[in-house]
Amino acid sequence: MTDKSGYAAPLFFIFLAFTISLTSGYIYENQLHNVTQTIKNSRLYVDSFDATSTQWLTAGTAPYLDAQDEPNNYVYTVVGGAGSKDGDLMGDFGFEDHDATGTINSVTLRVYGRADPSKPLQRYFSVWLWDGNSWNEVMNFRGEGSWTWKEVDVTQYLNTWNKINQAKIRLQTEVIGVTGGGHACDAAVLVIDYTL
Ligand SMILES: [Ca+2]
Ligand SMILES: [Ca+2]
Repeated sequence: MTDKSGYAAPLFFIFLAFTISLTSGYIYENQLHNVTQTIKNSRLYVDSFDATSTQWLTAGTAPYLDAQDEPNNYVYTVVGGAGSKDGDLMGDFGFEDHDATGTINSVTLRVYGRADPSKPLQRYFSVWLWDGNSWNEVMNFRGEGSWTWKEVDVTQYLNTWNKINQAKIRLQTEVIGVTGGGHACDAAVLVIDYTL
């Protein structure tokens, strides 16, 4: 009975060590939890033009769509002239790469362009996206006579970092029963929303 006090100090330190261990474990879990909830947003601008298709005209220097800077660097078609036939293509335009870390939440393609507004249902242009396997028509400029930013959710096509880093777009003249052309495109960017 009288020796019991001799165990008090060691027992206390064992208890203390256990408590510290639990506390630091809790803090570590909290820090981990906070890190996993960091949502980030990256913009990947066009950084290449490989001239696979050159049926549209160009102004300025390649890759033309890397910045919103018309009338300096952009691509365009002329009504009844260059790039005015149905299916005339311009591309391909690649995008900046991104570190392949984090969970992809969404990917949005934004394109800055304008179209001939006179016959939007017959004379317009489409934007096609390469997903690493095939081309997909993801956007149309129809009747936007003034320069306009349009955007579309392309997460279903670019759902891995590999696909995002290989992504490219091309522009295609669309004509139904009339003379085509009269369109222009100045910039394109992929907006990546992801979690680290
Ligand atoms: Ca790339
Ligand atoms: Ca430009």
